[in-house]
Order: sequence, then C-alpha cells, then structure tokens
Amino acid sequence: MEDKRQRARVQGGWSGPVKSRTASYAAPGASAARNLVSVGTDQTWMRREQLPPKRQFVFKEPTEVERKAPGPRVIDEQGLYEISTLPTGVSRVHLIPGFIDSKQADWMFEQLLQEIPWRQRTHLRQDLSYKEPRLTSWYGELPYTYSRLTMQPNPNWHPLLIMLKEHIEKATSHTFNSLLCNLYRNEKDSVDWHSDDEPSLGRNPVIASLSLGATRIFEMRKKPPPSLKLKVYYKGLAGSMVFWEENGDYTYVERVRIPLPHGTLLMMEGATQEDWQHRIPKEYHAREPRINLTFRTIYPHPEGMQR
Ligand SMILES: O=C(O)CCC(=O)C(=O)O
Repeated sequence: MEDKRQRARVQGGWSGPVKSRTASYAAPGASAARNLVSVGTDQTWMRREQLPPKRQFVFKEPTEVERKAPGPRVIDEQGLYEISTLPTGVSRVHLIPGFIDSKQADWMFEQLLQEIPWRQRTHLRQDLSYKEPRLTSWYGELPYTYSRLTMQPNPNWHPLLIMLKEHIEKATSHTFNSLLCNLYRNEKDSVDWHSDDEPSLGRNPVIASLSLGATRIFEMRKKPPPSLKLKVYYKGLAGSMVFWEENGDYTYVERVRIPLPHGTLLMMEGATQEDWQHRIPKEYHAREPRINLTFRTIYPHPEGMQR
C-alpha cells in the first residue's frame, strides 16, 4: 500500500505539466543524457541541437485606423466663444451667467410661470401625432412656423417680457421683435436636435436666450458636411477599406455642452444656426421647472430675403 501511494505520487509528478526538463535524472549514459531534453508530456526526448529556435514576440502597433468621437467642449464661463469657422462664416456663442441677478430672477420666474399662457402643442408627422415634451408660448406681430407647426401672432406682450426684451436689447445692441417661451416642467421635458434656421429668421439670425429656474444642459453638435464623403475605415497590411459616409452621420462631429443656470443669457450669432444644431436633453435625475425665453427677429417676407 505504502509502495502504491509512493508510485502514484511519482506518477502524479510526471503526469503534471512538463515544460522542459533536462534529463539529469535520466537513466544511464550520463553525458549523452545531459544533452537530451524532454518535450511535451509524453516522455518524448530530443537532442538540444534539434530544438527549434526560441520564438521571440515583438510588439507591433496595430494598423487599424481607430476613429474616436471627440469629447464635448464644455463652456461654463462668461465669454464670447468662436465655436467654428467654415465657408459659411464664424459661429459664435456668448455666455453671460448672472445676466439677471438671482433674487430678481426668482420673482421673474414665479411671475412668468403663473402669468404666461402656457400650452402643450401637438405635432403631426406622417399621420402620427405627438405632443411636445414641454409647454410653449409665442409673442410677436407675426406667426412663427417650425417643424410644420404654426404659432399664431400674439401682440399681447406681458409687461415683464417687454422689460426683459428692452434690457437685453440695451445690453447686446441687437433688436428683437418676437419671443418663443419654453417651459420645461421637469427632467422629462426636452427639446430635440434642431437649428433655428427657418426662412422667416433670415440669414445668420441672432438669438438671445434667457434661462430662469433649474439649470439644464444646452447641447450643441456641428452639422456634418452636406455631401457624401469617402472615408478610410481600415488600413492594414492587406490593403484598406473605404466607404461612403452618408450625409447626416453625427457620430464623430464636434460637440459643445453649456450648462445654463438661473439668470443666464446665451447669445447665438453668426453661422451658428447654419452650421450647428442644439437641444435640451431629458435628464436622468429630478429637475425643477425651467423657463427659457428666446428672443428673435422674424421677417415678414422671407422669400424676398437673401439666404
Ligand atoms: O431651452 C433652451 O435653452 C433652448 C430652446 C430652443 O432651442 C428653442 O427655443 O429653439
């Protein structure tokens, strides 16, 4: 029994993973045996000089062209920022946090929340109707059409809105004749990607956007080039792969994120509406209501305007 256990231990030792073991414990003919090397696990032996040369591993940089979406540029300090320069022109945003001081902004928010005639509008698209995930109100002598929805003229400006319009006009040296008000009731309210580029706004419109209430993130993304573009997708030893990137692929475009706290004024100018889109995304965490006032100029005869 003792002898059997002894043998099992020895066999166990032999049957375990054997990488390369010199036969120093090999049987007779000591000097010839010293030149033998066991290979594998089945007691096969080779002479040292018969062994294949040792493999060497050399690290090579991968040849695949990896494309990464650029991280967003965050703009959260007062300033005038040129976010792009294209043949269409320079796109600029001007951020002015604290344009309205926080105490004043508090009572303005409460008053506008109560006194603006807020409405939830319905869009019709391909026989489907859906409600906008926010409430809106329109002020101006002219109607405003966006996403095939027309807001009727409303010349009955709330006195506080007239005061704010004049305050912004004085501070920015731009004039405005219309106002789109948005109320985001909570984190589920949003506005999807779009540009304020309706013909009635003319070329290179200046938009003044005042935020009151909860901070929400204003996101911008640069429009991809208008035509199909040949892209190198993979470059390797066997050649390269190319494909036509379709117009409208926003995967790799530049992005900007602008948090808009209570009392902040954001101006969009130059080619911003032609070259960029913007949105207010839904949030995962609870958000209190937010009011956004976007002052614009609407032209009565857009077909006569140079675009
Ligand atoms: O709520 C905002 O800050 C943006 C509103 C907006 O994009 C718009 O009214 O066109």
